[in-house]
Amino acid sequence: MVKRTHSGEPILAWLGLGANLGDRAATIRRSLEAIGSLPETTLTQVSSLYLTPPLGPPDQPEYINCVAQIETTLPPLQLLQKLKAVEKSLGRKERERWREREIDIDILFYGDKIVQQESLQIPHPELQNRPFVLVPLAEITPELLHPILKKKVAELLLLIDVEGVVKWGEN
Ligand code: A4P
Ligand code: MG
Repeated sequence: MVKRTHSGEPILAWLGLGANLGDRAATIRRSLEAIGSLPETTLTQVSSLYLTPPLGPPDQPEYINCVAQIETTLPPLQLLQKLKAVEKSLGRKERERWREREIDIDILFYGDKIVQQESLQIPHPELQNRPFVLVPLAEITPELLHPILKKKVAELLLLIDVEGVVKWGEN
């Protein structure tokens, strides 16, 4: 049951987590715990962890990525704010965009809602290009329909190169 403090309808949302500094797997696990403890939010599903080559500047360590499904009544902007607080509590420092990071949590989908604001775009505008998002997402929700591209996650996955993405612990 979702922890509810107001009468908003529970929505399923999908989050992408990535870390490439410090004890990456431990930070991801602690982030998942913190996400599950957010108000009005229940952690409902988590993909495997994947080791993934860095996208962006290549002179940085490999990432560990995963995708989580949550059920929440937090509106999108409040959810973003809470996720940023989780990032901060886990030691994320400010660096240039696309640089290495202790933890990054992106909102991939929020139900089938489309949000186009300067501080928040949902679906995440790059998700269809990113093997480190689509591989874990397809593991837990291959049938999910992208509300703008009108393609399922499993279909989007077939359109990209997933070379180098391997399950963590099996490499
Ligand atoms: N923002 C807008 N839309 C969203 C959304 N749907 N979810 C805004 C989360 N945030 C969203 O994010 C910058 C701003 O984006 C936020 O303040 C929010 O208002 P940030 O996390 O502070 O900065 P960032 O992560 O450096 O930028 P960005 O654009 O999120 O970077 P990306 O696109 O997430 O890329 N390679 C591998 N293998 N694995 C990775 O996880 N991640 C990145 C970061 C690069 N290369 C990677 C990985
Ligand atoms: Mg981010």
